[in-house]
Amino acid sequence: MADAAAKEKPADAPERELTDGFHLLIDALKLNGLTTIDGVPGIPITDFGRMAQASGIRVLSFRHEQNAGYAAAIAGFLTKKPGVCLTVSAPGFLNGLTALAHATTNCFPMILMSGSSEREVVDLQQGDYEEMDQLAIAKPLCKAAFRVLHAADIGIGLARAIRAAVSGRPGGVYLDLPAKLFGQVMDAAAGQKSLVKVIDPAPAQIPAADAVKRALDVLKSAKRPLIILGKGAAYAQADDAIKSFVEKSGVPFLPMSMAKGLLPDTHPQCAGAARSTVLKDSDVVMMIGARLNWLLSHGKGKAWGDAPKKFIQIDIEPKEMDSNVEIAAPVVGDIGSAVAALLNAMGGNWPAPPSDWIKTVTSKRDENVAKMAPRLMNNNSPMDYHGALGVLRTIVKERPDAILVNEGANTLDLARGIIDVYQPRKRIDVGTWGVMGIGMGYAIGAAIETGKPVLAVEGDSAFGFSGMEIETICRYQLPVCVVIFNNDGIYRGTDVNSAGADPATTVFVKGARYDKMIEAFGGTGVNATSPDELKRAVNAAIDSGKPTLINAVIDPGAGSESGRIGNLNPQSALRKKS
Ligand SMILES: Cc1ncc(C[n+]2csc(CCOP(=O)(O)OP(=O)(O)O)c2C)c(N)n1
Ligand SMILES: [Mg+2]
Repeated sequence: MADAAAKEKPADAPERELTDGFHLLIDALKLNGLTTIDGVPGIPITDFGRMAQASGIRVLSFRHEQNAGYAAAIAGFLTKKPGVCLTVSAPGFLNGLTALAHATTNCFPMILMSGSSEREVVDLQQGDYEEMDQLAIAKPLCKAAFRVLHAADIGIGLARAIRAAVSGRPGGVYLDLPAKLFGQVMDAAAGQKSLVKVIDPAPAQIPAADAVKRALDVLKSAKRPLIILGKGAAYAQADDAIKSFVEKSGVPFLPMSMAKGLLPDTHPQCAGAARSTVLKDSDVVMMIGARLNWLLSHGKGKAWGDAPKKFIQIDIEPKEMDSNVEIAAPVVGDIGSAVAALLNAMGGNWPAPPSDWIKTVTSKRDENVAKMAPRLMNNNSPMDYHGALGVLRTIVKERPDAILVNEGANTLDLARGIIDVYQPRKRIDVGTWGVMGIGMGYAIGAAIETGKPVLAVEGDSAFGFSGMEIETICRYQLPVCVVIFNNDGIYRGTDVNSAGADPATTVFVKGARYDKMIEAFGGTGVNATSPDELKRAVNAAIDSGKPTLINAVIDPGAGSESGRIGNLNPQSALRKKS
């Protein structure tokens, strides 16, 4: 028999080249320029991670999938390419899902790839290892969800995921990869042919000329115009066109949190410090990549005053129009194309807005800035928010290319107002949901994607959601400086439980030394009790490029309930004594 077989196949005949699901997925990712994966290993994706790393893909191992997911989400925002997160089945998948939903809500392109258990067993609910119908669970929480069952479909599956994530309004995409898929073998040449390089993944969407004209007519008719820049405008990377448009229009602009820096906060047209005035008194409001959601009080009510208003909205998603109030001039298109079309149609002699309006806005802004200035210069110990943020404000001014990550309640709301941003996409934060937990994932994602120093300004509660990732930061030696605004709790560290021995629900261990945590992993820890100490420590950290955690001791009584959004807490008509 052995002889017969040898006769059929000469000893020197070439082996038929084979490939498998592992390699096809790696090749498909690389073919599309997706060269970073954020995840947590385990069955069934451990070997995939190893092989991807060996092939030159940067595979970053996190301590919890949610943080890996946030890193991928912010990578999507910063690069316009989908960030890729990799998780194990069921619990790992669920841990990553919050970040996927967050990416979708914030319009960041991201792909969550998760290993899953065997379909036959899952569908009969026979109790497989980490059994869960992940595709069904992911579907309502993301923009699109796909499952790949055959190795020959990996190329198409990834292509669909990339297109869904980045085209139109970007968002999160789920890609379900059952364990068996990885080991499936097929002919290498056929496998190679099955891969798809996505051509023009986010095609330009050019707005209609009459929509552009209508928008400019409405803007021109304004007596008190306002432009609001949203994070969609920052995402678009149409920085020069947006700057030219705003400057040519002469209209005061208000940047939403993550749009800060598209034009510097110190720009003469910036109305950030006159927010209430411009919302209330404007008569025409043009939104560029900003939505009229809760962050803008839905475009109505007290914050917007009684004066009748007309809204112009530029957005890639037609369904966004009229979501909360009537949009007088909808412009549907991608921000880059739309702003270019507006600039083009403005012509050479666009009239400046009425000077009394500009004067009103400028003097309100200057008045508010002047009022704030002395508070930012205090050197109190323990620090209050203003003293601590005053020094961080100066540091960011001197280092405008550093990326600022920010979360917390008071720590978020006050930092957003106080720290000026000078360059596009340098401030990344809690986004549309006001979610705690983005901190270390964002810091890692931003450091990896940009190579720039990262300054993460974190409430002590906010930090706790992702704090274990300081080990990840130390392991990869990332240039991240974490400053924890330690006021002993959520909003304030002074609450007491009137009914028993347990601490109040909003307070933590008093006088905690978060700086000691990072020392366990070889990072630098500093305890800062005054603005001067804080300044020295942050400057040293950024100069060194070494992982650093600074415990900034904040007066536990300094904050207010829910920061700036205490009004959203439900109140009962019934006044009961607690
Ligand atoms: C995932 C999630 N859980 C809970 C909350 C509710 N929440 C809002 S702010 C906050 C923490 C605020 O405290 P801290 O970060 O210490 O900031 P501070 O106001 O004390 O400066 C919490 C828990 C949230 N926004 N997101
Ligand atoms: Mg706190």
